Order: sequence, then structure tokens, then C-alpha cells
Amino acid sequence: MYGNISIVDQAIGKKNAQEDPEKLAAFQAKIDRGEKIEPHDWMPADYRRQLIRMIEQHAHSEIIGALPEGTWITRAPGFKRKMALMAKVQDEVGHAQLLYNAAETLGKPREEMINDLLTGKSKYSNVFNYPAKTWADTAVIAWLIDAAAIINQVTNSKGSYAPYCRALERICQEESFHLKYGYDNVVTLATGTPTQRAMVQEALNRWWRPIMHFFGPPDIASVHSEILTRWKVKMASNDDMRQQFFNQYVPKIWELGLTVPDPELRKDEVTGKWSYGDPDWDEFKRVINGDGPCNKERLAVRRMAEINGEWVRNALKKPTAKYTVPLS
Ligand code: FAQ
Repeated sequence: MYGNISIVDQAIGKKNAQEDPEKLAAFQAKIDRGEKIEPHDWMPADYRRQLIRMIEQHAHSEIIGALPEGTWITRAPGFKRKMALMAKVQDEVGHAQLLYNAAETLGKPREEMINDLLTGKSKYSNVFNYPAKTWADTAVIAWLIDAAAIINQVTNSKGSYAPYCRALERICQEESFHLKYGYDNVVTLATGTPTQRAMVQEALNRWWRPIMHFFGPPDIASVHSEILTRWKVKMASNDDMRQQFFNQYVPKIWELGLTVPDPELRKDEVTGKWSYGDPDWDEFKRVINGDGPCNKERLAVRRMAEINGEWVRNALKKPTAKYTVPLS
């Protein structure tokens, strides 16, 4: 089980109680009218804190998210796919820059955010703690993880915090290209030789559970949804986004003759809701708390990049000084 929701609600109530009630009411009214909040506008401290948490986690996810696919750039089959993958990976890192900028408007310096990532204080998306074992894994990531990300981000781009919404709009346009690239790769493998077909099915089997986790815990166990929804930061619940994913992508998976590794997955034609088997929420908790198959490796790579890039950051700050470039 996750945190006790009623205790969380009480904590939010206490935090909001410390705010000026008039300002708080005016803020909520503004949100309810569908107006956007800009960085210079008054906002409750907890709105600021929640946004920093969420945008920062999102930024870290993009930068760490470049790693599983990045390991395939040198091994991509053919020059065209190598170029496309390289462009995608560059885009993901660019998304991190946009998101760190958006989070900085709330007052947390980028250095502090990077530090919190490297020390393990901040989270990033569960999915990037799994290995991309074969080329087919990169195809499934680019199709279905980008698809899941688009569902989340298009929804939240209609939210209340203007700098985050602006970043999400731009990101979603690029993610749509990634999705098409991923779909093209999956179709190529699914309509290829029996070996290619088996390879993409195995990759889908490996990624299904992490993708279920991607949307967050079931609504009943979600700690932050209530306040984030009230403040229009989160525009759909974790379960609603998971349902949207089933609706849009399960038929496409079946259309390709591929199967979903969940015998309990089915749509109730009356309610329109999908039911699905338990995706092992204990595994989710382990992975997001640092104990997944690749957590250590991912952070080690980021730490190495931080050390190797130090001279560049210093050179940008003081271009006239002399620097020693590390050889590793
Ligand atoms: N992974 O109370 P809730 C991408 C944590 S971008 C890790 O339901 P919330 C692009 C949550 O933080 C992918 N942790 O949380 C790409 C909280 O822990 P905390 C990233 C997770 O915030 C594609 C606890 O569980 N996208 O993929 C996850 O209301 C391909 C309780 O959960 C975003 O970050 C998870 N999946 O809802 C790049 C979008 N789910 O902080 C390369 C923005 C939950 O109290 C290749 N974020 N947790 O310690 C959101 O929309 C929300 O934060 C949710 C979670 C929906 C992720």
C-alpha cells in the first residue's frame, strides 16, 4: 500500500492553512476560470513545491531516458536508422533543457536539481531503469513509451502553470515524430522474418509491465493526484491515462499480429473500461526507489557525464581561464 490519502489531505490542508486565505481563494478562483499562472504571479508555497517536484522529475526522465536508446546509436541497423535514432536522442536531451528551464522559473537552481538527481534524492521515470537488450527494444520504446508520454503530456499541456504548458506543447510535437519513427521500426520487425517478429514480441513482453507502471500507481494509491487535479496541474488521473493508452494502442498492437503479455486484459464493451492483471506494484515501488535492473548504471553514467563536462561549464563561466580536459 501507498501513503494514507486522508493523512495526505490533512497535510495539504495544514499547508494551505498557513497561506493568506484571501490570496488562496483568489488563486483557486483564477485556476477554476481556466487562467494560466505565470512565474511572477502569487502562488501557494505547496503549488510551487509540487510543480518543482513534478517538472524536475520529468526533466530528469528525459535526460536519463536518452540512455537506453543512446546505447544503440552505434549498433543501429543502417545509416538512416542511425541518423534517426541520433536525432531522437538529441531531442530527448533538448526536452530536459526546456523542462529544467521551466522548473527554474519556480526558483530551484539547475545545479541543485542535477545534484538531487545524482545523489538519488529526486526520482525519474521507472521505465528508464530497464535495459534495451535488442534493437527491437528501441523500437518498442520509441513507439509505446513515446505514446504513453504523449498521452500524459498532451493532457497536462492544458494545465495551469504556463511555462510548463509551453514546454509540453513543443515537446509533444517532437515526441509525435518519435512515435512515428518507433511505429515504423515495429512494423518493419513485425512484418519481417520470423526471427525479427519473435524479437519484437519478446521486447514488447519485456516492456509491457514497465509501461503499465509508467502512468503511476492506481488512483486509489496516488499520493499527489488530489491536490494536483484541484490545481489543474494534472489534467487526468493515472488510471484515466492508462485507460486512454489501452484504447489507443492495444488495438494497434493486435492489428500487427502481436500479443500483449496479460491474459486478463480485456475491454468491457458496456462500460468501455479495460480490466488488466496486477502489473506487480511492488516491482514498481522497488524500481522508483532505486532498486531496478539499471538504476545504478544509469546514475553512474550521469555522474561520469557531470565530471567530464565540468571543464566545459567552467569554460563557459570564465572563457579566458586555462582548463585541463580530462582524458577519460
Ligand atoms: N516513475 O502520487 P503519484 C518520457 C512516483 S518523459 C517514477 O501518482 P504524481 C519521454 C511519484 O513521483 C517520462 N516515479 O504521483 C521519453 C510519487 O513519488 P514522490 C516522465 C513515479 O506526481 C520517452 C509516487 O510515485 N514523464 O518518457 C512514477 O501525482 C522515450 C506517487 O505517485 C513525466 O514525468 C513513474 N512512472 O503522478 C524520453 C510527466 N509514477 O514524488 C525518452 C510528468 C509515480 O512523492 C524516451 N509527471 N511515481 O516521491 C506526471 O505526470 C506525474 O508526476 C505522474 C505521477 C503521472 C508520473
